[in-house]
Amino acid sequence: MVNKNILSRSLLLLLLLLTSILFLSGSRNFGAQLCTKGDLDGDGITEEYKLTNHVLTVKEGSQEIWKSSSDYYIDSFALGDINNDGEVNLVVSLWKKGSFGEMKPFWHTGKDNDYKNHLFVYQLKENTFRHVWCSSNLDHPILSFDIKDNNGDGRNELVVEEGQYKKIVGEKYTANPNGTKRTVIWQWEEWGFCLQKIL
Ligand SMILES: [Ca+2]
Ligand SMILES: [Ca+2]
Ligand SMILES: [Ca+2]
Repeated sequence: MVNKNILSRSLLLLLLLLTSILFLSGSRNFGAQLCTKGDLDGDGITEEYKLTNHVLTVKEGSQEIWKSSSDYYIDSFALGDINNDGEVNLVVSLWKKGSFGEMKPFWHTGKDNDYKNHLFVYQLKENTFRHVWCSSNLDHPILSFDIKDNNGDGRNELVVEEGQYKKIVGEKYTANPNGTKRTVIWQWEEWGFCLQKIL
């Protein structure tokens, strides 16, 4: 009887210990983290792309060649030739305030303060990331995206699972976890993306 009690207590302690270990390791991984490698400038030296706490850093060898702006909250990124010019791009889904920033066109007289989701496409040349395309506020926030040849025509498309915005406070929005979702296919045309299909 005594042995049984000791055994069940030991099992309980072991269970508590395992739960604590799982909880602690889960806590350490809190926040989005993603790491991948590529050679976008084709110089033969691989770059490392690392997303830590919504900040993206790019290292080539031991040198940090790029870090995302502190004004950006980066959700996710992917490497792929999204504009089908033969060179791999960096494609980023990020949250920031305003559609235009310092580039606000003179004909846009309304307020530009909404904090919403954007898609940016970059190209790496001579250790500098140049904008290929920067969206204004997206109509629907991106929940996840993938770059692939979805229809088998030899050109890549952007496959996006998009959702709905939810207002947090004032002009600040987030993705609504309970909003309706849909998958859409965007095809790169000469000057930007065109909606190809809603799945
Ligand atoms: Ca390189
Ligand atoms: Ca490209
Ligand atoms: Ca295709």
